[in-house]
Amino acid sequence: MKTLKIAIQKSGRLNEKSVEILKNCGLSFENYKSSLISTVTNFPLEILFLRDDDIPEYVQDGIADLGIVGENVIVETKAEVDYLQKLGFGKCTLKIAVQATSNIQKLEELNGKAIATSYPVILEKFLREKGIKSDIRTISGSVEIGPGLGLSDAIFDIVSTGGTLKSNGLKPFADVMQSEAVLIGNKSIADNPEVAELLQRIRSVLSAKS
Ligand code: PRT
Ligand code: ZN
Repeated sequence: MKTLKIAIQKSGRLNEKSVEILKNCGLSFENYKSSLISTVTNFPLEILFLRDDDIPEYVQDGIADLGIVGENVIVETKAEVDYLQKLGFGKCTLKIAVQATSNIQKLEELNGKAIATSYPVILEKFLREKGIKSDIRTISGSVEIGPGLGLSDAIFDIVSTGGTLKSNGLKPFADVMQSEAVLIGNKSIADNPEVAELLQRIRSVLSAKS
């Protein structure tokens, strides 16, 4: 029997809930903060703890068979994987936001404007579909400070409560994508009986919750 590998986030917003759902499936494993790999003692499974950005490609390339990651990261990395199950946590919306004082009203007004983001692929696709040509400025973090510093006219970022936008003098302008954590699988593992067993356990954990 082949030992499956599942990649989950090492630390960050999805880590705790990812560990919890696996534990609730009856899987026994040690969860040391320092280790990058953990062996499940009562199921043929190993858990890899990774940066979330790396998870879709690891699953696409078959280094991991399964993964738990935000849909936004899957789309952004353009990884070719199977979406097996939405998991109901890590919910957020990717939004374009502008300064609270801005009088931008319509999407077309973003033509020629600079938008700062860490998610250029998702933003580029959205703007292309809407026929809008903006100047996408890719930066790796703290995009919210851009408009206040005059670095960009708008930002495109993940929003959950909206508190970060507000405290940086920004307001939501357009919703682009909803996201939540999903279980993904390598394209070649669809018929694997252990995957089917794990998926069934995850689904019963989810339905017991709702
Ligand atoms: O270290 P690693 O690379 O693994 O983690 P990371 O820092 O890249 O990601 P992390 O842990 O911050 O987020 C992991 C995933 O959680 C994201 O890819 C989303 O799918 C999901 N998620 C859900 C969020 C949020 N909610 C969220 N609020 N990811 C980020 N945020 C940030 C957002 O970027 C902004 O800075 O929180 C801020 C806004 O929050 P509010 O509540 O003020 O609106
Ligand atoms: Zn990340």
